[in-house]
Amino acid sequence: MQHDIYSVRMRAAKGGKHEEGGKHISGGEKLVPYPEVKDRVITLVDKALTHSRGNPDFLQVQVELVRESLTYLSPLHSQTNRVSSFHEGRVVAANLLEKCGIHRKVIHQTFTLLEQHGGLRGAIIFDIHSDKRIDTREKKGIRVSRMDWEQQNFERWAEKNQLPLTSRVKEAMTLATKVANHSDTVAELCWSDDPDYITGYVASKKLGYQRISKLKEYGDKSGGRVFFVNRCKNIEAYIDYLEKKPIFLDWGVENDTQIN
Ligand code: WAQ
Ligand code: MG
Repeated sequence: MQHDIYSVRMRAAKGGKHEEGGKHISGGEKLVPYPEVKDRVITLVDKALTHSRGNPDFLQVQVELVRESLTYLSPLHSQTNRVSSFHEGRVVAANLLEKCGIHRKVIHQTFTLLEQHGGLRGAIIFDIHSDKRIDTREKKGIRVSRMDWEQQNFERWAEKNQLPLTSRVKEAMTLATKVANHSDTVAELCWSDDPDYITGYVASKKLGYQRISKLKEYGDKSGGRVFFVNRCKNIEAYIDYLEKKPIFLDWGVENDTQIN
């Protein structure tokens, strides 16, 4: 029996709701058939209540029927860059972003943005032509939503690529793949705002998912995501894709044989 698909979203903050100036603690988004909604809600509530950024005093879960049909995407090719310090990691990130045609000045500008804006709920959209942040969501940022990856398929992929079988890697890879597959995306830069997680990445359709083992120091609560675009013609359509288009990752058997 074909089940309806539901989008399950969670956001948690401390010091009041996000829109009332509360500090972002945690968020999450899933896309699941109806019988799995209950388990996903529990997983997301658990994530919010046991977070390294602190205990939230505001928590919201939203469950919504998705009417559009799903689009299936293959996970980006992944590579791990091991570095000995976060300074070295930033150099690796800058070199990768430069390969995408982004100027040094802009790259350093966005490093500073992520250092200062730690705790934004969503991502910053940055136009490399005008050198400006072009979304107008301020502290909210753009939250990519309606995406997921079936657990067993993810685990097979992660084992093959010798990556940790964690929900963090699964969620980051899902988001990076969705974002990179839009033609307006030039690249993405990300490091976590969690003080206990220092691995980040640069991603694009061409570079794939380039993990960088250190992009900040332990204990640092700064972090976030930047989506680089180049004169995005229709920013509303771009944001609509990120927020609304239902995407599922699927690592096919053909990928299996490709790697062997
Ligand atoms: N849409 C847009 N931005 C988001 C989303 C989303 N769905 N989820 C998180 N962000 C932004 C937001 O500003 C967060 O504060 C920031 O990113 C960091 O989120 O080992 O764990 O979930 O390969 O803390 C990457 C490396 C880990 C994983 C990233 O990010 C690996 C991570 P976090
Ligand atoms: Mg976080």
